[in-house]
Amino acid sequence: AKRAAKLPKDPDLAFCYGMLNDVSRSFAIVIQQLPNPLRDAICIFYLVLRGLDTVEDDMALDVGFKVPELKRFHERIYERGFTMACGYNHYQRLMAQFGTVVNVFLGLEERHQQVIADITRRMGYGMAEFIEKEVKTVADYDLYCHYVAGLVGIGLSQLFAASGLEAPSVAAQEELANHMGLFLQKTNIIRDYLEDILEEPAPRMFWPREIWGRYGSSLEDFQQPANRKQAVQCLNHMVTDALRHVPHCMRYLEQLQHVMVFRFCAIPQIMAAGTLALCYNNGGVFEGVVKMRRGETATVFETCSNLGDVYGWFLRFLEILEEKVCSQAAADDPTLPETRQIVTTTRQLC
Ligand code: PS7
Ligand code: MN
Ligand code: MN
Ligand code: MN
Ligand code: MN
Ligand code: MN
Repeated sequence: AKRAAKLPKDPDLAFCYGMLNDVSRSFAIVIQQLPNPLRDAICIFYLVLRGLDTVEDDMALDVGFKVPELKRFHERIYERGFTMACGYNHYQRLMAQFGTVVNVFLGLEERHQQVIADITRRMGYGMAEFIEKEVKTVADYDLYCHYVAGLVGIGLSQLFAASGLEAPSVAAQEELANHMGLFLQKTNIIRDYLEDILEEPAPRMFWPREIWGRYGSSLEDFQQPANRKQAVQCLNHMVTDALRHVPHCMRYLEQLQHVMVFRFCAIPQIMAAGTLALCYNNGGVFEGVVKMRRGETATVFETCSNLGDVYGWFLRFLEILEEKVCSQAAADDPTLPETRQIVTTTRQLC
């Protein structure tokens, strides 16, 4: 009853919010707390990119079909009635009903449409670039994450500034917005190691060879219990790499003025920091899904309305990291000094 009462009167818009709830409960909550017209624009932005990602992720699609579809997805969002048979479960339903997303997209203000279409075009070309290209270096890894998440941060910042809720300088500082996306995406890539490598009919691999190559001769071998020590050292290196973005994310959050925009941006960052603290030195990443506890997630949503709250959460997770770093001080983890350094300097910013 609570949810029905919140559904918009327009059936197309109601479908979009229902879909958003089905594919991402946590984004749905923070998006619904935003004021309009920002709320509807970001809801559609999310669903459009989720649609694009469904094309990228469907490993059953032929590459010769997928690459041009990724590149023209930014045009599809102007085609009334567009649908595509791909993906699974909720994502399959999203793609089958994509015409409804198109209808709502075409009803948005033109400046919002332009931001969404521009980011969709750049992301689609970036995804296409990496369909047949391996993520070899850390520079490749940063570039892939820029395409699939940094661009989202850049587009969102443009929407915030256009709404007048945030200063134009928020949109102008694209580098900081990029870091916001990279921190979330790298956390997703670290946590999804097993899900991605077990993908059927072909594995997905985003961990850069420049990092994992120091710990083994194939990324797939990290699943084997016999390789657990090397795998965990590699994992710790990946977490350390992700932590470099945190100081920049704090600088991004420090500029925000509107409390609901702040929550929308800060909650995913806190959850990512909590997930990284949980993943660090945790062999469970190679066995299944590592996730923050439900109760803790609920507390994040309740306690995140200003910078003080964010600093509090970061301090808590850095503490957990620090304990793990110290407890294995004897271990010959090659990135240990760097991890320690990053934890110490980041803590001083809180
Ligand atoms: C707030 C300045 C438009 C709200 C939010 C759908 C999640 C899905 O989930 O491994 O394992 O399948 O395939 C910066 C969100 C970055 C992006 C990227 C924060 C759109 C989003 C489509 C910027 C989110 C990071 C693919 C691409 O990875 O995922 C601020 C809104 C944000 C969507 C995410 C995800 C990429 C992704 P999964 P994958
Ligand atoms: Mn995906
Ligand atoms: Mn993807
Ligand atoms: Mn993933
Ligand atoms: Mn996933
Ligand atoms: Mn996936």
